[in-house]
Amino acid sequence: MYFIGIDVGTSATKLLLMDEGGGVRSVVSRRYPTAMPQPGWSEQDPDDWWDAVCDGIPELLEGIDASQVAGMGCCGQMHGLVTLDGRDRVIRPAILWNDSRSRYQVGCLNRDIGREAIARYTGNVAYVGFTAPKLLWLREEEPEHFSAIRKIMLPKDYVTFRLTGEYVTDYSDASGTLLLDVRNRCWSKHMLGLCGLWRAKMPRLCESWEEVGTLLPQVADRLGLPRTVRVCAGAGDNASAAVGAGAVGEGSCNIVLGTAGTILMNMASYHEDKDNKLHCFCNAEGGWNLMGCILTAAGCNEWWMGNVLQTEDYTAEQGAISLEGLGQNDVFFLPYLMGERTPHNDPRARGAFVGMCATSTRADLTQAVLEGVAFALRDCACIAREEELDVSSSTICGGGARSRLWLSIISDVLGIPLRITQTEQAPALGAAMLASVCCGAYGDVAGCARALVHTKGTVEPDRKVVSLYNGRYDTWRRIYPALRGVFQEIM
Ligand code: XUL
Repeated sequence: MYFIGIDVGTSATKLLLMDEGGGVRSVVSRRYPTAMPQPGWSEQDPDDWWDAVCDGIPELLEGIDASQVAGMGCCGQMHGLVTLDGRDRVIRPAILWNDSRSRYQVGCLNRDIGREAIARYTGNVAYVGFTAPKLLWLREEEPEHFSAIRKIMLPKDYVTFRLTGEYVTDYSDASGTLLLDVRNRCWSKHMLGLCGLWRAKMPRLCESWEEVGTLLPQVADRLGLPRTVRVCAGAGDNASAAVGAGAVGEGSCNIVLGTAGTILMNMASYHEDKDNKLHCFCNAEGGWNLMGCILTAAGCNEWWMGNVLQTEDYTAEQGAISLEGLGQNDVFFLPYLMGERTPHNDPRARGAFVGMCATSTRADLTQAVLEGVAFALRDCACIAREEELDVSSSTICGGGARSRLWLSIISDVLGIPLRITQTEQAPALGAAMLASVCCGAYGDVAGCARALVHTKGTVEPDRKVVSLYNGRYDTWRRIYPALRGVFQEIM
């Protein structure tokens, strides 16, 4: 039997074919553009996601007996607002997680309704990336589009809808809408009311491994798949990545070093951090997690390499940094190129280099970029530790995890061992695993992960460097408060 995992990402959709033993048989990727029609806006055409799936599946199945495909699951970029009208047509381009147009609406929610009330309804406070503020923006700025809405959904749910004809989402992804009562795993009637919505406009809620339906016959025929393929509800990309990385069960932790960076800590029971500085979401195995999200992680390195250094040679650039020199850089970097989500919740925050002198080198600045991202992850881990969550080791995945140097820096900055996942495509693998649970190959998600996921190595922290980084982190964490006022003026 085979299972297909689909990751509807920000730069591309990744398709992964997994066999029954958890082996990754093939991975296919299809890229698409992001439109930025105004500063701070970020939009995609949902049909590009669907075209990527239709175009990629035949290549994914090359040389495979497609009649053996039993299940499929989608995961993807969280928080994006997809709107459908009464004839199931997409009303306007999807507004993505990294779009900051709803700053004013977030202010209204957190200030006028109040952070405490919003957190009581949802387990979270409002952030510009979340879906509810985008809906408020739409209601105010594009009322004709808002009134045409018959269903809203999230990016991966649109693909599931095209596959099955069902309007469904899962709890992990729904958590990032700010419309879900995360504690009670149901839509919040308070939040729906505030946004001018009602239950019928929302997709049906499912656990990630639950079956949504089978492929629509015409879709199965077009994709060359059996009509019996069962499609599960899937998960938000970070919850799915945790499954694909084998970070399941209470106390497990996973870091994703993608365009955005996340650190996700699983909990068996519901718990919000004291000031709601971290996201409190449902996970993909029936429990919850606390999650820190920094909006630009590997994205900082891409910006530094591409826009500034104008090179693609990551190996040469990082080769100039010696492991012996870690913890001793005078240059600091704030990675807030697109604002900051957790813990500062400041869309106006921006990037900054601090501490250069006449002898600072290109390598010092490159190192500072990698360290700045690691310090931002530590900000989130510190809050979790204050809540007495055990952050004593983690798995790590995502494109940035290809850099051995960056893994050492993160391990030393967090002071924990990092287990490296076998595939970088942990989100898509997680989605395929959820599909295998849906098809009954495993009794539950945790059991599936324990049976199928193996890590390919561990990076251990170096105690000497850890203590050097403890000192540098204490300096780094004072830079953002010192610059906050300047960012408000600039933006
Ligand atoms: C999580 C978040 C990002 C997106 C894009 O809250 O905004 O990780 O899911 O991958």
